[in-house]
Amino acid sequence: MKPDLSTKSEITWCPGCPNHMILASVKQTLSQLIETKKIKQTDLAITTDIGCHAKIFDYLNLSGIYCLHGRAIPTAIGMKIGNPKLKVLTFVGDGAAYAEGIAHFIHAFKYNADMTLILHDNQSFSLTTGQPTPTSQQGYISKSEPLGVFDKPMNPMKLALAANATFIARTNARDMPHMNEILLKAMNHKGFSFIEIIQDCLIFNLDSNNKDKQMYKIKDNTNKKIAEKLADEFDYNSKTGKIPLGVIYQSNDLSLEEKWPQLKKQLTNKNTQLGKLNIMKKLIPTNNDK
Ligand SMILES: Cc1ncc(C[n+]2csc(CCOP(=O)(O)OP(=O)(O)O)c2C)c(N)n1
Ligand code: SF4
Repeated sequence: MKPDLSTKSEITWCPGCPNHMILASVKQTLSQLIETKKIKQTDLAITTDIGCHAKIFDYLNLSGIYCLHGRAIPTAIGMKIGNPKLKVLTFVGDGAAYAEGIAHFIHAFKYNADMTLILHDNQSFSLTTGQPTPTSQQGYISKSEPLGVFDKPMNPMKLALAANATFIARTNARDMPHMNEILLKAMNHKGFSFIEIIQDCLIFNLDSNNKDKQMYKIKDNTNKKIAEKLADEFDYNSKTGKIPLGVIYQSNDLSLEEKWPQLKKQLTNKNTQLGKLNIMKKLIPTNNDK
């Protein structure tokens, strides 16, 4: 039977916002995994941050937690510790992850919990009317910085590599087949997988939009030196440099669940049935609550 991942909530994103395409891609990919019995809908859980991107929480018929701003990543790691058998996805914005939640972003790579981070990067704090984020380009004029941004944007890909990331990938919100492919690869990765989705915002930071012409697709890469070069190609500033899309780096390392003996036991020992403890049922609202 075709899984129903939709909810009754009214979708309030601006017409044409690429968040609609991200939602469609997530639904397509997860439906395919559920239909082919690779995963059960009830074994999937999500966390979202706060922002335009985070409204996805209301539009996906999945259990989860709508978190405080900047705290979606540690909440998702907490879910994995509570029940390592869950397949957890966490949706964050560039403001959420690179400003308020930056410490969690860095440490998540170090822990390497087996889960997927989906980062909607529109180079703007859009829900709160377009203040600049750490990846906004220099010169970006907004109501909060009318003289324009003076400082250079940070490069989260380089930061992730320095923090021992085991999977980093980049995709384009306007390219659904590519998003689907990358999401599948990320979910198949054992460890913490980070997907950066380059996303236009149609209302704020218009100068950072329409980067398609700069984008090109790469082959999956497992070499760290090459990954560093690829990460350097896009500085979130220039309108002329190349923007590589695809798996920028993937490596094999022990995940959080494999490192901690308590979690390893829960994964391998049928007698420590987490279902019996009902931990997640207490923590996570059911689909009917949406
Ligand atoms: C601790 C805290 N700081 C600030 C806010 C206000 N706030 C809510 S959403 C938001 C912007 C979110 O921007 P981003 O994460 O980039 O997501 P987008 O809206 O662009 O999708 C801000 C600043 C808040 N709710 N909590
Ligand atoms: S403000 Fe921007 S990010 Fe938010 S819904 Fe509208 S187009 Fe999308």
